[in-house]
Amino acid sequence: MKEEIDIIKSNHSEYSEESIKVLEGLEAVRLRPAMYIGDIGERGLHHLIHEVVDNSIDETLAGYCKNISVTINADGSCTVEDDGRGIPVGIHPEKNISTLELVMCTLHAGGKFDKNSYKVSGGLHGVGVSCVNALSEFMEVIVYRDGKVYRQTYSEGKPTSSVEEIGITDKTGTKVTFLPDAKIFKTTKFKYNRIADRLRELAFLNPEVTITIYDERDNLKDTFHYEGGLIDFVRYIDEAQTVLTNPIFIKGNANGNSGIETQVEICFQYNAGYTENLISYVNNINTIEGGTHVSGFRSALTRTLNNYAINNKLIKEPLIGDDFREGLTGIISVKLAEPQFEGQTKTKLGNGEVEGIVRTIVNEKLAIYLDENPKEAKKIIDKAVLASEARIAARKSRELVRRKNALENSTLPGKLADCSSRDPNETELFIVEGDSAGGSAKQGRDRRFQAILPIKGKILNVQKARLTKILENEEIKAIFTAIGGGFNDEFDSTKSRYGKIILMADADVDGSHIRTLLLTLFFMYMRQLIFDGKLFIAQPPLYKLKKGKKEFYAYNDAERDEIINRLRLEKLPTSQQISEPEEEPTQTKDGIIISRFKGLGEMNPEQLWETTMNPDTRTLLQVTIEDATKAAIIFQTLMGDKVEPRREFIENNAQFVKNLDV
Ligand code: 0RA
Repeated sequence: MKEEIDIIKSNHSEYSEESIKVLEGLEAVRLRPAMYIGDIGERGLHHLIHEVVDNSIDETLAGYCKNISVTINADGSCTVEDDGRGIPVGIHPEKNISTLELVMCTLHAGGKFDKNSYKVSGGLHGVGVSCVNALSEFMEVIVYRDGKVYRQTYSEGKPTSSVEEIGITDKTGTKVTFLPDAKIFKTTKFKYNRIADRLRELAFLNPEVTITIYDERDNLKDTFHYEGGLIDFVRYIDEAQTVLTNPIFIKGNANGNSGIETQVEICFQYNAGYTENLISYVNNINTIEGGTHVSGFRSALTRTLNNYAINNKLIKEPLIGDDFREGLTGIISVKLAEPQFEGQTKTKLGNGEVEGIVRTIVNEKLAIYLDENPKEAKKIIDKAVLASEARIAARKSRELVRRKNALENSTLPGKLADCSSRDPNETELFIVEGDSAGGSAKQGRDRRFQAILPIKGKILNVQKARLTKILENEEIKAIFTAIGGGFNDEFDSTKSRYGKIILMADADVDGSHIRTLLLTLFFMYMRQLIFDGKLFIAQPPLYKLKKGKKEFYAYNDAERDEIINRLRLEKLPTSQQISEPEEEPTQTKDGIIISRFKGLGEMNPEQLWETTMNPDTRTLLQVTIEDATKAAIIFQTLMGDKVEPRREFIENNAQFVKNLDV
């Protein structure tokens, strides 16, 4: 097998270590899992699936894999099957074991075989499928290759069988089944939507592949295949928007520094809104912080549109970049061999040469498009001219400047109940939905270090409003002044008056909506707070259980049932309270009273303190930049100006919307 010999040669130095060190490698993954997969919560858990799927997508990028299926099995394990080349199984001459075993049981052996291709798995968290193996109680790999079927099983990263030939086949591919180790993860329950979102994204980015997901637990399934690729992706994002132009698709390639071609694909269109929604990827990894590919696109867009507009006498003076970005929805996807990721979250493309590559391709192809589609071109320029007029009007009005200053320097908002401490290392700001919950929070808090800002109902959708409007909005002004870190580009997270900003809203669909609005505000205007890990979501309980004098709180259905079972065993004296059968609270046969908290407002100050605010007993969810990006995308769909797709979206994704409590 020639290919395998190449593989071994190119990785000679990788495998020259003693095999005992290799074994230590996977031990290290089990000792410090968070170092390899980010965390051991829900995110880390799902990372396992993404890691395996990324390996299959690498086969797609190499031109070999057309179908990937992901199954969440009834027993809680996950199976990922692809029709790629199959992991090589032949004996590795140096190690004298099967290459399959080497890939599965050696740290970093998986991602570095085939240098002549783009790799997702080598990217951001590309830790290799061996890490998934290390963190799995059980793993099975079946390889279809060279007309034969091979199988090997593992536990905690160690082989529990040899590589066995178990049959013949005419297909090729790899089928990996793994059961995450409950000793490692805080939760081992996979969430359908979380997986489906990433698979849909991968299908948009790789039109040649068909990805199916099937959840045996509750019989959910989806198939993702988008012939239109990025064009379909842009349409999907703007589904609820009034779209003004056709999608413009640009594709090209150039020689990258590594000698391997750099591929560029971009699609964008304009909608009637005011915000820019530009999502970028490098080798299928979302580059949240942008980078050279994004700056290359932006400068080419401004330059080419200005050139066209001036040459065709649509404008006299060039417009600025911002004017061409209002209402722009776009996807940039580049694929290159050796991406360098920089920035706070390592999601910013650093390769300098990519900027010029993207700029050249966009300059050339966009100019051709505009010449061939004058009607479309005029729509874009008209929109940008309107944006520039608004911008100039706004700049002229000293009003805006005054408001902005007022926002930064003004006295604290009246309804803020501030804390006495001024030390951001301990201070917390609770932004609370509704005046009644705000009242409870004010009474229940520890006023030394906890401040409360009640906000009324749904705040302004900052994605759909112009800056002037945003700066006029009372609720938003109150949030900015209370935090005191400034605004937008000048926002300085280190100046925040509070070390933690905690969003507190009801655990229902409305609450989730308000949370989405707030997340969008922070994402768009105080992003640094999120990067610095200062934004949190409070977790109020869903149920209160009472037996005799004892009270318990449950944060989900499983916890509720667990407490009921525990109380039954304890055989405490029965409470005297009588329940009405139709109304809550309900009472079980053995006298456990269960009441459901419908909203924060239902809790009295003591309950709110005890369950949700007391740092010793509460749970907070830290908002990550991915959560906020997702919120911004969901929001585009949810809050678009067309009503019908929004209603449909909410109906189809009611579950998803609730799950937004990240
Ligand atoms: C090592 C080398 C090659 C492919 C793979 C691993 C591979 C890994 C996974 C994980 C899931 N599906 C996969 N498919 C392939 C290159 C194979 C060759 O050169 O023939």
